[in-house]
Amino acid sequence: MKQRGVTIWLTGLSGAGKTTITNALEQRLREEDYPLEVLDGDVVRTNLTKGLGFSKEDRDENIRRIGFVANLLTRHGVFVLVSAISPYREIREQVKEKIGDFVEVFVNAPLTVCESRDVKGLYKRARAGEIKSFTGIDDPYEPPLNPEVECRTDIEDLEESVNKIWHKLEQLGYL
Ligand code: GGZ
Ligand code: DAT
Repeated sequence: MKQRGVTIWLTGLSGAGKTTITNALEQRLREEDYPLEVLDGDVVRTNLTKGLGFSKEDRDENIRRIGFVANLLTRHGVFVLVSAISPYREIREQVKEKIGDFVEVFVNAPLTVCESRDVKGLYKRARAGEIKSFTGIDDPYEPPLNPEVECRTDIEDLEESVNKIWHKLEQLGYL
């Protein structure tokens, strides 16, 4: 039987753990030879969505374009791992509806935890006013209301987070 594709969409604050979980899940899927592509917001912003900023309009456009590519790949049986803050619920819902084979993962850690991790030093710069419209500081984040998976990265370790996604993919018949 032909491999069924799926988009696994990780949404959450900067520093919540999207990239870390994506990398671990990617490794595990590759070990089992699943066809796979990763669309990371940060990376995509250097090519596909280059020039877009962080206004609501630009973030929504970023998500729309990522969703467009994810949909094409998913239709061809690929496992697409998307890692983007994607702070606005409405555009996430639109992309989900279009793709259909879509697993939304809410990578959830309180702002205080993300800020204390400050993986790239961006929160410090946002607090200092050097970066404007930074998600969680002076820009909104709308959490998913009904995600397929929630990873509480402040209280669970990486393996638990990846396992949760893996089990959901099994449950839904993608693995
Ligand atoms: C949020 C910002 C901002 C602002 C730069 N707000 O932790 P990171 O560094 O690697 O991930 C963030 C990334 C956000 O890009 P996305 O494409 O995921 O955003 S969205 O889905 O909202 O379109 C962060 C960095 O870019 N960054 N400025 N103002 N994150
Ligand atoms: P993001 O891509 O959401 O901006 P990141 O993956 O770059 O975040 O950073 C997340 C940090 O949190 C990283 O230092 C690892 C740590 N962390 C602790 N527990 C975690 C878990 N269960 N899942 C993912 N990351 C975790």
